[in-house]
Amino acid sequence: MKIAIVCYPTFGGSGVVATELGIALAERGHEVHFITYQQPVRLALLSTNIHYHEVSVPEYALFHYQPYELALSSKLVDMVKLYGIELLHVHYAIPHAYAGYMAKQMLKEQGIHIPMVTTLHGTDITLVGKHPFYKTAVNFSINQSDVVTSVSQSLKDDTLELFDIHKPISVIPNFIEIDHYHSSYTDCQRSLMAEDHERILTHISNFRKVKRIPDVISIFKNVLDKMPAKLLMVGEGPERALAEELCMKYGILDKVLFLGKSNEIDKILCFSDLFLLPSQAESFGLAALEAMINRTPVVSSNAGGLSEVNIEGETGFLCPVGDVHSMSDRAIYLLEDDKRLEKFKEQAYKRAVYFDLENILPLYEAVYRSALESFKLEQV
Ligand code: GMT
Repeated sequence: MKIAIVCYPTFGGSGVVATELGIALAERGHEVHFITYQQPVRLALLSTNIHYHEVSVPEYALFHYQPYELALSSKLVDMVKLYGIELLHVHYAIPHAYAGYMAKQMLKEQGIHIPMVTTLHGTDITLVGKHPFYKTAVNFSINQSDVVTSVSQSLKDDTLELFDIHKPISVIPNFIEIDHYHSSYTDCQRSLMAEDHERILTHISNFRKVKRIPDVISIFKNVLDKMPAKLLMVGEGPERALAEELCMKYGILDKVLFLGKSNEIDKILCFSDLFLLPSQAESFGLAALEAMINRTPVVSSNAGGLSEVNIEGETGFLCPVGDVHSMSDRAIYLLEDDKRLEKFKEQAYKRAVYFDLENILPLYEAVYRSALESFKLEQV
């Protein structure tokens, strides 16, 4: 199949999922065209089956806001015609489903019919998408998609509750590629980060408010009161300065390492003892899954789809959003006993295996096939 993938190219989970999916599809012989404003961060190597087309939005004095959707939909039309692309797969509804719909309409005028699969990822529904300024257009473009998928049952439920959707929504969870983890790292550089007797706690995100960064710092402070430990903060975003201020205020700045954006999160997770994810909202929690496949148990909030990934008392613990006290207790309980920690590490790994790409990729391929088939029937 010739598939166009539209996504955010940044460090966020939706971009990671879209990129890894595209790479895997290309490895299986599909021709994949990434169409976005910058080369996706995880798209390191371009192969013969992978193409990347950049969407540029030139500055113009009259524009207060640059019309990205317009440029994206034009690019989609041009690339579909040039490469004979058969299907559009847009990740994150805003504004991709809207731009995809416009592209479809323009192509239709020219006698080219192409189905669009929209994957809902999280805040495109639960935070931004439901905002009254966007809701009408988001609702419309989801309904105009030929197939809609969501990354968890929880996100599907939220979508049906918040919007007026008259399309079936298929749940296709996030995935990891187990093959990448078979050879455990021989260059595990734990000693660069912590003393042997210190536990390592890790948080990875784009440091937005929804991640509740102050809770991460407070939980770590409570752990530190009970045992020697280090906190690795991976990522960049608006709440970073606040996190640093809090560490300063609590006098723990020397125990917290801010590592910035990293393409080597597996190297960091392979020596982490616990992953913290106290998010306000989390449709799935790809970062938690990436921790688990690296044998790192998770203490998280119970927001959104986290309970579909992190299993209470097995792969970690889930507490109500904002309940720093319980999350700290759970973290200490896990970290204070070597045997217990080891057991949770193994269980976290076993659970993560369920989300192997081998199991998930065929679900996307089936969705593509059904989109193409039902679309062809509609055109008859
Ligand atoms: O929706 C977002 O906040 C952005 C998005 C991203 O690009 O990081 O994250 C969402 O999509 C991920 C991949 O499907 C999920 O694993 C994350 O849980 C989800 N984030 C939220 O729901 C906050």
